[in-house]
Amino acid sequence: MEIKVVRKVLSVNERMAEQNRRLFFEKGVYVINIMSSPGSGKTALLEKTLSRIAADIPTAVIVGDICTTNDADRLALSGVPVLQINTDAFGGECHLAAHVIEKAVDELNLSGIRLLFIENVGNLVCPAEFDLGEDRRVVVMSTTEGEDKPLKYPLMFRTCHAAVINKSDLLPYLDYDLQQAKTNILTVHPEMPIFTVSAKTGEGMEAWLDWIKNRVREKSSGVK
Ligand SMILES: Nc1nc2c(ncn2[C@@H]2O[C@H](COP(=O)(O)OP(=O)(O)O)[C@@H](O)[C@H]2O)c(=O)[nH]1
Ligand SMILES: [Mg+2]
Repeated sequence: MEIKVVRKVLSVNERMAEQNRRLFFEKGVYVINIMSSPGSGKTALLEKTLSRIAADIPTAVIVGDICTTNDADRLALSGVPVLQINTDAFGGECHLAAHVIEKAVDELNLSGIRLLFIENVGNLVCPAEFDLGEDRRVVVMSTTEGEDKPLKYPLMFRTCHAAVINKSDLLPYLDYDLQQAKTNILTVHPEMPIFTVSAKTGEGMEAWLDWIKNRVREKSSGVK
């Protein structure tokens, strides 16, 4: 019985996600859903990314948390339109769902916007199960979390199109084995692009920014 209920929720979500995808396509907006455990640096990565990309590509952000507007306040300093969703109002859910994004898009003026980042609720489990209608999913893991997370949370790493290993500036102080972390990611998802960055110092950001720019360009020119 429980399985049936879960399946029903997911199929409703899939329908809503398809509607979102159509809407984003019609508006010409490229959507990247960023997921990770709490604290790995999604907001910091977005702050750095927006400061480097928003002048060239009109960008907006939807950010999900259970409570507070802390992340929206941080991201709004970049000057791009930011909308905070508190899932507290939706039962305190540990992930964003397609119907929540649909409401957010209603409130956020997407006209002229080419790139929309969605910062998901910090969690390596549930967000992986909910398609939001995005073009690409990115998982951020940080050097302070240990190398084994791809093996422990394989669905997240399997369903993402790229992985960012953040906090590279801390590598000299940790026992973190960067090569092992990459091997673990590729074991779960062979050939997934991996970007090693420091959102704090900006190290490694170039390749990450190029990947985003190329994806947006491909969409504008109709390449999938
Ligand atoms: N040293 C270091 N700290 C970072 C880096 N990125 C984020 N942080 C810190 O990690 C904490 C969590 O970052 P935040 O962006 O809020 O993570 P989120 O919960 O995934 O959005 C904050 O104290 C950040 O300053 C990084 O590249 N290096
Ligand atoms: Mg955050």
